[in-house]
Amino acid sequence: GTSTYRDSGLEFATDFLIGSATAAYQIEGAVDADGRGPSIWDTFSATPGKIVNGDTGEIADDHYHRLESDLDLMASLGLEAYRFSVAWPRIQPLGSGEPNQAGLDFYSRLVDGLLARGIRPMVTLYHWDLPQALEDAGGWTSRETAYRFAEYAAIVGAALGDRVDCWTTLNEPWCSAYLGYGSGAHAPGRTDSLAALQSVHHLQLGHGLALQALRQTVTTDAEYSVTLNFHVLRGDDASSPEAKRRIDALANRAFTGPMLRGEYPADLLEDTAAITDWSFVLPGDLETIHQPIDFLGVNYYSTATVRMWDGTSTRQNADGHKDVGGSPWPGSGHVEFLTQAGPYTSMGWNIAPDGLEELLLSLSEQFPRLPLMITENGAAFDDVLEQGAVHDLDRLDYLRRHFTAAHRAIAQGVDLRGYLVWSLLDNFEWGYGYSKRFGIVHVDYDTQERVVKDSGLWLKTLIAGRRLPD
Ligand code: PNW
Repeated sequence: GTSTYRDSGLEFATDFLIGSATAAYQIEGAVDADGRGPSIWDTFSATPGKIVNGDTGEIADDHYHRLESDLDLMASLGLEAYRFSVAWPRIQPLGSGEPNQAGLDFYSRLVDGLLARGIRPMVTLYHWDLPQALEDAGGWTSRETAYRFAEYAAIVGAALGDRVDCWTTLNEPWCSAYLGYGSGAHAPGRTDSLAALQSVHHLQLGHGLALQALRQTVTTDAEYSVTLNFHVLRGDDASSPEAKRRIDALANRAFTGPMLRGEYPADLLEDTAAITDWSFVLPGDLETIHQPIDFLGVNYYSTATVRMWDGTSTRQNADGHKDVGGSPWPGSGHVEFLTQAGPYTSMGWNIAPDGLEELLLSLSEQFPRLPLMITENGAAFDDVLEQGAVHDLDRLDYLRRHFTAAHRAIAQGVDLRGYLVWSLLDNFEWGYGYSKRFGIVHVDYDTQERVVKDSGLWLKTLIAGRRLPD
């Protein structure tokens, strides 16, 4: 039957890092604690109509107050690495100036707690919670925000850089720029194509400046990275190659170009010429952005199937981004995203482990000397908690298939260093609030009780045995 796989027993090398990931706004809660300032996600989630059920991150998993028990939970799963993000508004409540020591102390305790349990801390500096004061001054459309980000990076580097040896600047700048400023589905909810493209650039300038700042303040022999979410594109229509080229330029090469090659793709500039001449890219910016990194973080969930809209039929838009006023595709909003074959997760995303294998192979071909790390992969399903257990065989199966895909890529020579499952805990899933559960640990939002799901137990067995469990 379909539950029989030939993949059990596949082995992962002992230095292949297996762990899990979270982000500050999605789990911490305690939004007013210890001097934290407001972020764009506090503002956005307080705006009626933006988040499913009007949910906010006010309490979330209350992780801020449950640090010790959550650390014990991670240890009980045997996690080798834990990827978390630092909330900028805890460190600089208004986005600039003197650090808030209480905010730094929280992350210092987190890092110490991880190290004491033998779990490698992997710090992401920006997982979308921009201090609101900086948004009020223009947010990522403003060049100044990139300089503020570097100052913040230097503060965190100085505070944690004696113990943390793995640093990521940005998580998914695609989401920050295009969902935050283009489609409006994410904070700050702006719907302006020019603003989105300015943000693409200023986020990357911030990345480059932050890397420089980290290298000056961190004292461990650290690894530096950025995490991107890649769009793996499919389509067999006659117009699909053109649609794929356009979306690949906006989604993927808009970031790998500057960061890994030191240039914006020529076709991206052409496709967006009616919106901007990109004169906000100043001399020297590309050199700043094009810093060496030690590995590339790859977030992967699903694929997209595209073709060019013929302008007559009703345009299909199955890319999972609600059309909330704007398009996340500046200059290419007429590309059609076609409904894909299932099975689907409860996000409506099709399950396509072969897309992960294809992506890893393609990246390693494009950037042969660049190690890769899966910094997020996972799935939302409609879990049922009964008698203190969650038998999430759908998620377990999803993970098993994606670990198998990763293994296949490694067997074909891809330099893949690790795999972090999204997410450790059920949490605030951005525009979907608490209606979508990605955790390998179930969270009861009334009691804050945590229950390890079967997928979490499976991951624990995988880590302990270094092979896919039966
Ligand atoms: C990523 N999209 O977000 C984030 O890094 C996580 O914080 C998030 O919880 C996870 O994936 C699951 O969604 C994304 O619309 C959000 O294409 C939206 C999209 C992609 C990634």
